[in-house]
Amino acid sequence: MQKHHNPERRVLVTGGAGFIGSHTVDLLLEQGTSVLAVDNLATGHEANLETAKKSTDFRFECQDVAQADAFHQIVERFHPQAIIHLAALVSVQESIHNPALNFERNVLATQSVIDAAQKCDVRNVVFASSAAIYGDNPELPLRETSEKQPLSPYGGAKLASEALLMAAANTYHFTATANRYFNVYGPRQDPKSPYSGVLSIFLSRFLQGQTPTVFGDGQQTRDFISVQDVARMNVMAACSPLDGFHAFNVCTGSATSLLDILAVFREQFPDTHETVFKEARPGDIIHSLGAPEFAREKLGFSASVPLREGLTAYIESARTTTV
Ligand code: UD2
Repeated sequence: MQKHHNPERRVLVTGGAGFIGSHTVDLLLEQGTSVLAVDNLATGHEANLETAKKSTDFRFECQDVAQADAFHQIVERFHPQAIIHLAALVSVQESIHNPALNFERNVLATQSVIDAAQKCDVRNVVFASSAAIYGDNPELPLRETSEKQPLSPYGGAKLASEALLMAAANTYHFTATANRYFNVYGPRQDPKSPYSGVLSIFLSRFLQGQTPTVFGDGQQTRDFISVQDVARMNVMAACSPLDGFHAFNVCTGSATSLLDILAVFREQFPDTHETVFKEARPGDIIHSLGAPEFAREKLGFSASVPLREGLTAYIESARTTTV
């Protein structure tokens, strides 16, 4: 990546201490941008910002984005040209058990970002949306125009946030981009919960010499995209030349089964015991696949990290950080 030092360019990243946020922060800093990360550290970790903290172009504020007055003051002081809004309640399960908290963190927080952007003349807002807004739509590949059928308060909140951003972009004439992430994987993904990303769970089990569990027959497929590609799309969207609101799938357009994933893991961990197969999770989607063409046509974005390469690098980086 070319580095042009440009501290006049300022980007605020909410959720900057999270999995996707910290990679986005690192990429912006590599490009010579001044970055302010705002995070309440509910699920983010300051350790994710170790590299970022070495840069004089980086600042961090521990703050909840949904607290509109405090967030507004931060935006006013930093005066960024763009806000990349990634702060969220990230667990679908938690959104089902605590829909009020989901509303606060995934809808009110978006409104807080919109209000601050409008008052402080921020001309570009990027939002972390999700393939969860499509629900279990069987018409694959999913296109941006496909029917939206969210199956959880989490998916509903992401869709509601998109609507708020669309209306705000049209009303106040700024650029807003909703990035609908498919299955993101890579370093710093937290494997702690049973509902964490499957690749982070598999990796942590293999590293501990344990057997991975596959729910179902392993033939379910996902559109796995590297966090490096996702960070690049976030940064591209923050410089988007487009006017008004656009929503993009952030995906590769390739489906990979869990069995294929396990084959790659097994090359790296040949001594692990056989995989355990358990009953499929209730409500589990069998196949998910995005159409990547619209992001390529409109923004020139296409995923560049092949899954095998990204997975091998992910395994390698986990080995070197845990040793
Ligand atoms: C993703 C999102 C979820 C929601 C959903 C909407 C992630 C991490 N999850 O769920 O938040 O947006 O899409 O469609 O991005 N599995 C195993 N063994 C394990 C863990 C998982 O076999 O130890 C299976 C799981 O049953 C599923 C597949 O792996 O069939 C992928 O699971 P996931 O939770 O990583 O992602 P997904 O697409 O179900």
